[in-house]
Amino acid sequence: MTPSDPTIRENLTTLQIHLRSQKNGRAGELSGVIEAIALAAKSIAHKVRRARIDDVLGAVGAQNLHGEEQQKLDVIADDLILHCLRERHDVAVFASEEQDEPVVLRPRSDGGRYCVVVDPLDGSSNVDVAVSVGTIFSILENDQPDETTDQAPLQPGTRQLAAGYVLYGSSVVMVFTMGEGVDMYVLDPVVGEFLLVQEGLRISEEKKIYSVNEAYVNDFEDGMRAYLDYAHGAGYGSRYIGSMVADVHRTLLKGGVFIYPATTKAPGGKLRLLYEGNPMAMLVEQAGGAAACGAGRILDVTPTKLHQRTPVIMGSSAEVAHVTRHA
Ligand code: P6P
Repeated sequence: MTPSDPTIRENLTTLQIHLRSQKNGRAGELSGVIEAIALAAKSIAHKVRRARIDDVLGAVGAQNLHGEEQQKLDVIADDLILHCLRERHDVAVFASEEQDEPVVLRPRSDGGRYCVVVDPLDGSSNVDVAVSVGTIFSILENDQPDETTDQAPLQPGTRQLAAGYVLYGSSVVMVFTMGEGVDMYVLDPVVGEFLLVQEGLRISEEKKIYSVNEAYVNDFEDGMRAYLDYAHGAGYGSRYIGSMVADVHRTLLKGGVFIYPATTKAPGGKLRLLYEGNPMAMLVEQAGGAAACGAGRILDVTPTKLHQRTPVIMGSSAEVAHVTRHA
């Protein structure tokens, strides 16, 4: 067989090779942080797969500051990501859904250049029933003087340098952007590397699929109910997994709109701005879609609290427009 024979050509464009091959200067600067997140994700993927075998399913028996049952795997994932980031000498501060306050690793004067904000294992309760879950991450510049490094996460989403997720599903998929388009990688468990499978991922302009938990329809605002009446009469399909990373990943690849709206019980929505809304909004916009919070663009919101919530309407721009026109 000649070397050019396609039957022997392997896809061996690893995450590391791809980051180093890019002209985008930010790729080089952020490669260490992104590779640290990818390393943690490989370990998290292994633990998610073995969760029932290793008896780490279910709740820790404690609640996080939001009063939500903390899952054992939430804590394991959080520890793994923090451990991998501590090894980086350019990470200033780590903020997480699982940490009440940001963890300051080093100030700017000691080389702390980046702020990493994560949802370590979003939708973790789904692991108990083997439904896909994911890690969501957002990378910002540490824009703070040494004495207020812990305030670095409180920046609008437009200031993100990079954002992405790792989906632990039928395959382990890493999708992220550094502001110049969206790239997708799949973990090859034999090689042990994330391999590039798509560059410049684009979301379709429109697709008649909506993704929302209609069990709460009686708590939706009138405009959201009006949108659903429109969708029901216009031949839309409905898909809802109940795991944000899986629902957003399907929306990115197939089109449509993912919605977690404000409700009468949760007027600010359920999902968190800094480590769910903002990173997903950057990805969707970079793929040519739109991401609204009802009152405007998610990325334009200036956060005041680390764990503040936001309504989420994101996906194909024409579909987001249909929702915001009614809501
Ligand atoms: P509900 C999972 O608990 C999560 O945080 C997101 O991953 C998901 O989109 C949402 O909550 C599901 O919430 O109220 O529909 O179960």
